Amino acid sequence: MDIRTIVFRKISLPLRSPFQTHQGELYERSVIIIEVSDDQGLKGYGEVSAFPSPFYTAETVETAWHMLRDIILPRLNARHIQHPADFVRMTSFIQGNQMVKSGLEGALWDLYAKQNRVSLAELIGGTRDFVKAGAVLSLSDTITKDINRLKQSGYERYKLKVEKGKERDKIKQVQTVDPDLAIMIDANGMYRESDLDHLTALDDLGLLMIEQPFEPGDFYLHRKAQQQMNTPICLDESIMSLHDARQAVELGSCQIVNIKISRVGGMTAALNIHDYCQNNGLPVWCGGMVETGIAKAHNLALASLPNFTIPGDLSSSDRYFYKDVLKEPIEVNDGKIKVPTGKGIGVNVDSSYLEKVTLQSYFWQPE
Ligand code: OSB
Ligand code: MG
Repeated sequence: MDIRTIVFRKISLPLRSPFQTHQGELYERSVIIIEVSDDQGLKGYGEVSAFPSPFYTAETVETAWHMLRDIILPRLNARHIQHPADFVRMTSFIQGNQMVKSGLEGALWDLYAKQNRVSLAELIGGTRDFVKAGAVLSLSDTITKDINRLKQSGYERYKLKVEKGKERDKIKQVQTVDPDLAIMIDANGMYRESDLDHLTALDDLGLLMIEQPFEPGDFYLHRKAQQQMNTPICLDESIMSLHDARQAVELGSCQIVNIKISRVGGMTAALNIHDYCQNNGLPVWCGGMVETGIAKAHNLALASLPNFTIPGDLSSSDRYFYKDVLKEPIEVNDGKIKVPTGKGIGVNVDSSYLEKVTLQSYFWQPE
C-alpha cells in the first residue's frame, strides 16, 4: 500500500451533555485518530474508540497509545501490507487490544479504498444507500424533552440505558411521548443470576430486544435467560471476536448481535461476524461508541451490508458534539443517514479543527 507516514493524535471533544451509564460517565470524549498517508499523498483515517477508563472494555486511551507507540508500530512491516487483512495477520500475535488494532486497520481500509477509487461501502459489499438511524438515551438524558427533539429528525428506534428496578418507569415515560416508538434497553451487564426472575418478567414489555443483560464472559446465563424469554437477547460486550459470536449462536445465548467494529478488533472481524450471523439466521445491528464522524463513517459503510436489518446506534454528529471533526457533519433526515459515496470513508476531515482539539500527537515513518 506504499505507506509513508502514520500520525496518531489524542483528541478531546466536548460533549453537549454528559453520557452516563451505571458503569461510567463521560463529560468529554477523548479518542485517538490515526492518519495513514501513502506516497501519493492519499490519507486514510481510523479511530481508536477506547474510553479514558476501562468501564466498557479493558482498553483505555492510554493503553491504546502505548500499544501503538511501543508495540505495534516498532514491529510494523509496512512494506508488506498490500491489504488491510495483512495487518490483521501481522498483529494476530497481540492478545486482546481490539480497539487499538481496529483503529489502525480502519485507517488502512480507508486508504485502501481510496487507492482503489471506490467507497468503503462498495469495497466491502454494501447494498444500502441509506441506513436507519437510532438514538441512545443515557441515564442523564431527559426522556420527554430529548425524544421530542429526536423525533423531529425521524429517529425510529430508541435505546435506553436503565437502572435495575426502574426499567418499567422509564419505558412508560417513552410510551407516554409516543406509544409506537420501537424501544430497547441496554443493561451493560448489570444483572446478576439472582435477577433472572426480575429480568424474565420484563418480557411483557414487548421490547425490541434487551442488550447485554449479564456480564460479558457469561454465555451460560444469557442462554438460560433466552430460553425463558421471548424478548430477544442481544449481545454487545460478550462478542469480542468471531469465536465469541459462534459460541453465543451455537449455545443459544442470544438472538441478535450488536457489531461494533472497534470492540471486535476491526473491519475484517466485523465482516466475518456479519457473514456468520447471516448464514445462521441472526440479524445484526451496528453499535456506537459516542464516536467522531470518522468512526461514524466506518460504521455507515458496515451498516450498509445486507444483514444489518435492525437500526443501530447510528446518530448525527450533533447528537453528542457541538462540532465534529468533519467538514460536513453526519446528518439524520427522515430517520435515515446517507451512506457516503465518496472514495474511502467518503467524508472530509476538518484538519484545522482536528489540530485544534489535539492534545498530543505522534509521528511514525517506516525505516
Ligand atoms: O453499551 O453500547 C454501549 C456508549 C458507551 C459505552 C457503551 C455503550 C455505549 C452506547 C453508545 O450505547 C451509544 C452511541 O454511540 O450512540
Ligand atoms: Mg451496549
